[in-house]
Amino acid sequence: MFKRVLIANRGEIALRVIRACRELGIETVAVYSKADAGAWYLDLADEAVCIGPGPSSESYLSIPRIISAAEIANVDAVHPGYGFLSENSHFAEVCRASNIEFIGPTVDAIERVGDKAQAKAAAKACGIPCVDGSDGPVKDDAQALEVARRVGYPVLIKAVSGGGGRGMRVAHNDISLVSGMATARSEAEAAFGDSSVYIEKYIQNPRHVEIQVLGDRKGNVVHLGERDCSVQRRHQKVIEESPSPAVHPKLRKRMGAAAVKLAKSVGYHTAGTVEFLVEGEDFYFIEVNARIQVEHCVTELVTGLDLIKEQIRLAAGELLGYGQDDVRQQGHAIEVRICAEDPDRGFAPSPGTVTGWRVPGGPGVRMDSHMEPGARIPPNYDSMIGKLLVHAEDRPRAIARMRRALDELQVEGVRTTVGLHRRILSNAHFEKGDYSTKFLDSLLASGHGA
Ligand code: MV4
Repeated sequence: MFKRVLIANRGEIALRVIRACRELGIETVAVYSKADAGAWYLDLADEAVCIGPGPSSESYLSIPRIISAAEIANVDAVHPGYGFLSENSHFAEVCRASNIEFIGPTVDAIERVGDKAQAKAAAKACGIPCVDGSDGPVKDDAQALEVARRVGYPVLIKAVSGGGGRGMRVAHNDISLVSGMATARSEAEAAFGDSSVYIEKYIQNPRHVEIQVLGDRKGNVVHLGERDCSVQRRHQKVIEESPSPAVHPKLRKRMGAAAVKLAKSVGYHTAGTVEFLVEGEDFYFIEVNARIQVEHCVTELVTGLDLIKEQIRLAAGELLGYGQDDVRQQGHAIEVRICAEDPDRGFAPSPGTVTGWRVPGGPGVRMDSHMEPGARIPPNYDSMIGKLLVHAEDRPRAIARMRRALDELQVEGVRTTVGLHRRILSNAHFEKGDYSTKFLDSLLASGHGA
């Protein structure tokens, strides 16, 4: 097992990793930018190192600065968290070349799934259902038009290096396809330095359901069931839950088996997620996330596993030690992302000082947050300031518990998404579990903000 781990991240996920390391008896080295100096969670680490100024490019995204900190602090592994460098194969390569374990997939595995067209080809080769479309990237507009004619409109143009919905365009006819190709390509070039795109039939009302997997170096892989992440706004997840109201045991078994097969075929170990679109009884592979995700805690609550500890243990070369039959999903878990955003200004970031902060508690409530009264939210980073989770016997009780927990939560000094969560949790469609990725946009279009 590792002796000392550097956490190449900030905020709630840095705190989450510090907590896991503590329980494993591993020393922690936190890094922070000048904008995060004085944050209380840094006191929980054995050592805290300033790695640069506020802008991410000069701190949390700077490979040389993080590697220098890791070498000076003499760690044997780096945990990248999510976002920042977590899916950067070059960073993983530099870590390993410096004799520091990268807590995540191998460089090869990151590259194999980071290219979405390549990942789709791997899924297809495993016999996993994929959305009909181009075979790999399209070389020009003529080829794109040919694919659209074959599968029928609407189609979706997707960036091969995509993520977060960037470089994605829906086209309803030949004219919008040609113009969409140009905008998707230039958006993808700007965001990822790679303008290649592929085409898929556009599924109009899917649910976004993902399967959590864990694997070890011997090739043992298990899945931990699904998370339904269909409640999204601008490709940012807002609420996640497990189990999905749309996934029954037979569908779970099929999707789980597909995710395990794919993870094995790409040589995936440690923690990862396989994303699917679900429409009725059908599911389609879309992509693999080669990192621990924000919403991993939902799976922790229903399985009783600590995914960060599992991830660290597996990265250190330990074996899984349990099989698929040992994994159980119990009860129902819901997570809401608390973001410092202004509902009256189109959910624009609302940085500032949190003057008041009161955290809910009691049975089945978990709050993962790096906030405290007086905490500053810098304008440089993501607006998420915490995650509120509940676990209960079933979905109706989990919803009631979340409403109760949201009533206890008090945040003063900045605007937040708490009102939006209340609104979603009291929506009749949400209560019935009847929602797709279109749900939140329609809810917001039907009334005023939150
Ligand atoms: C799709 C899709 C419909 N049809 N692919 C979103 C980000 C990336 N993970 C893949 N995503 C989607 N891929 C096909 N063929 C719908 C989504 C999607 C989505 C699309 C537009 C607006 C919001 C969305 C939310 C979730 C998923």
